[in-house]
Amino acid sequence: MSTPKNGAPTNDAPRNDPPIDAEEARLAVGKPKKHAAGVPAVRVSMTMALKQMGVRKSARNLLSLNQVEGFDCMSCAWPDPDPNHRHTAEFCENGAKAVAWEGTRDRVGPEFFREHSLADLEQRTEYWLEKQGRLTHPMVRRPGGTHYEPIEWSDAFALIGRHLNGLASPDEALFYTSGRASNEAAFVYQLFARAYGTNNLPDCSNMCHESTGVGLSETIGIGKGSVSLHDLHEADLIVVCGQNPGTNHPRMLTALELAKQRGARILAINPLHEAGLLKFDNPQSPRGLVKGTPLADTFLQIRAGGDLALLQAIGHLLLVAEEANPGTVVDHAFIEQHTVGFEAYRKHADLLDWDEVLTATGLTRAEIEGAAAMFAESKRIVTCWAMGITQHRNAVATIKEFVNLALLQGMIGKPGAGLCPVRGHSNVQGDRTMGIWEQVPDSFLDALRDEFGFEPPRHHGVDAVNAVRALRDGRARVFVGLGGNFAAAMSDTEVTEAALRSTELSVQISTKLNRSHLTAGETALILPTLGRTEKDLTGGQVQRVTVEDSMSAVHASRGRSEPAGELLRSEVDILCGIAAATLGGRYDIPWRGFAEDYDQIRERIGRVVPGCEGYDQIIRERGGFTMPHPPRDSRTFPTPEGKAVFTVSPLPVLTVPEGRLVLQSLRSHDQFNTTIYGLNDRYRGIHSGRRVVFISAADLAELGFADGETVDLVSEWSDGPAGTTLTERRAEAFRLVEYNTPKGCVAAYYPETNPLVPLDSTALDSNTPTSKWVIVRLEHRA
Ligand SMILES: Nc1nc2c(c(=O)[nH]1)N[C@H]1C(S)=C(S)[C@@H](COP(=O)(O)OP(=O)(O)OC[C@H]3O[C@@H](n4cnc5c(=O)[nH]c(N)nc54)[C@H](O)[C@@H]3O)O[C@H]1N2
Ligand SMILES: Nc1nc2c(c(=O)[nH]1)N[C@H]1C(S)=C(S)[C@@H](COP(=O)(O)OP(=O)(O)OC[C@H]3O[C@@H](n4cnc5c(=O)[nH]c(N)nc54)[C@H](O)[C@@H]3O)O[C@H]1N2
Ligand SMILES: [Mo]
Repeated sequence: MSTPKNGAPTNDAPRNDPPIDAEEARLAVGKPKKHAAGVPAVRVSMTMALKQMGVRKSARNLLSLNQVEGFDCMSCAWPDPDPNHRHTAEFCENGAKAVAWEGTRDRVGPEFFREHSLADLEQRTEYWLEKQGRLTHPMVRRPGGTHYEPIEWSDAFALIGRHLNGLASPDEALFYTSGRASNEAAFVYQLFARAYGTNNLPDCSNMCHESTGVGLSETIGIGKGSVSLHDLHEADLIVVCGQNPGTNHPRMLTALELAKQRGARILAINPLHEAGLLKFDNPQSPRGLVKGTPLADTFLQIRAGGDLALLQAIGHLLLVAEEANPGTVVDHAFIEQHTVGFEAYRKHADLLDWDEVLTATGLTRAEIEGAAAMFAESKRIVTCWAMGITQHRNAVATIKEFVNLALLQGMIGKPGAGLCPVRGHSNVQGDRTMGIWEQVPDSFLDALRDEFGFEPPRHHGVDAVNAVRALRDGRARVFVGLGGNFAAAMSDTEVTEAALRSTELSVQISTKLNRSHLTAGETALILPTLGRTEKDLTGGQVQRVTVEDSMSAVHASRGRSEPAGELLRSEVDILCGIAAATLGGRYDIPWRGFAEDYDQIRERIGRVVPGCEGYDQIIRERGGFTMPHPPRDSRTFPTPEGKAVFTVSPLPVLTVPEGRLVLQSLRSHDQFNTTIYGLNDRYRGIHSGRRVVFISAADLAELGFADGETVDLVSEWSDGPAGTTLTERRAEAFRLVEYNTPKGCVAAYYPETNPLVPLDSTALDSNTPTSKWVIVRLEHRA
């Protein structure tokens, strides 16, 4: 392959080759690592920080990261330890990368946009686009324009207002949110959307933990996890299922290590032997520097999508064990007092078909019995999961099965036990709490109405998948993105990009340049905003924002760095500007007042959002608090039945046609979602490249491909019973890497693989794209 320059494709490359970066032409494959974190992690994060931010800014930023008077790390939603248990450096390698990435000295301003047309930028990779630096000026692409050009803030707001007020219905507008937005920004945004007249508030949750929200709400009455960090420390069994903490939640490893020191066992369930699950070197404990701690006591290398079967089998075995030794395994008092549906669950568990379980999981019966014994022997179990569960066809059913097991042994609402969905974006949970939800309950809308004196729309809005359908089918015409990168993050890239391009107006409120700025609507705006690390002086005073972590702890966050440019505005300020320009004085909502003093927003949050009574005062006086969680706090289950619900899910056998493979799309160690920090994935042995497919030796041999060969991936999707239309999608030029993954299951990075995920391939009940279950075939390249 020829060497491209600066990420622009070379002229002599074959026509179908995707753009790659110069560094990428040097793709090298080494041995995967068993350890995560450790000394190299510290070195990597410091090198990156110094390169991007310089010495002084690195020190200032990294030392206030996750500190009481500092800012909340924007990399993931893992909670912080109690203030008196924090380290001076309370961050991980990937948190440091996120801070450095935002704190870069590089800038993307009017000159950059004069130099680069949209057509030029379209040829660049995600990596190249974001690497150019921070956005500094509001920019507009006018109808027919080849370039973005500067625009005044007031003109940008007026333009948005004109378009929104010109739509035939408010439902023709879509208001997307990524999970970094603060609670204050989120609250103002949903208030604006609803005052304007729509519940079209799709968000990144729809592609992420939506399955968790649905599964937990139906069974325990609240869509959030039931543990605190303390519970993890106190557990005697921690299950880590469908999650790669070494890369995506590195600070979780510290909690796992502490739990282990106190005697906990860890059961890891994953198709891949992810580095952090095996061994962990804690860079912050001197002992860890010397010697790796073996982390998982038992590792189950499950086939993709096999978890539902595994969990049903474990439930079955727990009931068998209870029968053999009554009163030792099952918590009858808990079941009696707090649950409904146990009899139906028991009957269903009785009928377990072992052949199906062994086929679906690819595990041996002995392995499953060993795992069940770990459950049976434990008194305090915490179950953790993430995208390896939520992005599957049967995600919701699988999550309900986690709940069944927890109910069986009474593992909710007692110390050291509970359900622990590990969230992604640092404030994705808070955004939901604040009403960023296309299906927010009526009680929330009633509270909005009572507080602000307008009647919010009652019909549900669209989620992420339905937002694309609405655009594709001409039912929506304006797209506003509060952060994120919808074009690259969503499934079915070609359809999603075309949908975004079909808008009459697209607006992106962003810190960095990305694909979504290039899938511009007829008119397109880029509105540059402050990041979490930066001093927010809106209204002439230092403003704080608040966020909620994965364990429902809410706290304040305040940036300290000088903003990346004089024209940058805070998210709250921008949203209030849009709202005022669109709604004028239509309602008695003090948009200006909100922007000038975020306490005024917090006062309203306190009166509207359940569990946030006295919000402004608590934040001012104590800096934070933990949101109420009735199952955790008092074993109260706010379901219609008033009890926790055992559920029965059929065990569908998902079959893969002959010669086809199941592809899961996952994250490398050098990325944050669509933000690519670098081209290495050192734990998996990949250097200078991203277009790789991890595949078992058995599949290579059986399908007649060679390790190191470059192939095309073709996904096959049929939307009905056999014989109905089969559609194909293609992603080109991936190098095969022989890897320890179950036969039939391959893995490759996201977002490069998103062109393969069909829009209609979604999880049952949550409508989340099945990013971890895509049926593909490999094709040799001519
Ligand atoms: N550094 C960094 N941190 C991040 C992010 C990032 O991109 N970079 N993203 C953030 C976000 S938004 C999120 S949602 C989280 C994501 O955190 P993760 O869920 O850890 O992210 P993925 O890389 O998608 O990894 C999915 C894991 O599930 C496994 N898996 C896949 N299919 C199955 C299955 O069928 N069964 C089981 N048991 N396991 C399976 C995969 O092998 C992989 O280990 O991380 C957050 N934190
Ligand atoms: N195939 C596949 N697809 C997936 C997934 C997968 O595992 N596989 N994972 C899914 C998941 S879990 C998620 S959460 C989504 C993520 O989807 P998104 O949240 O939409 O995407 P991100 O890549 O996190 O967004 C990055 C952009 O956010 C902007 N940004 C960064 N910081 C800020 C800020 O402080 N304010 C504002 N306003 N903008 C900011 C920058 O411009 C940056 O380019 O992707 C989903 N898509
Ligand atoms: Mo996510």
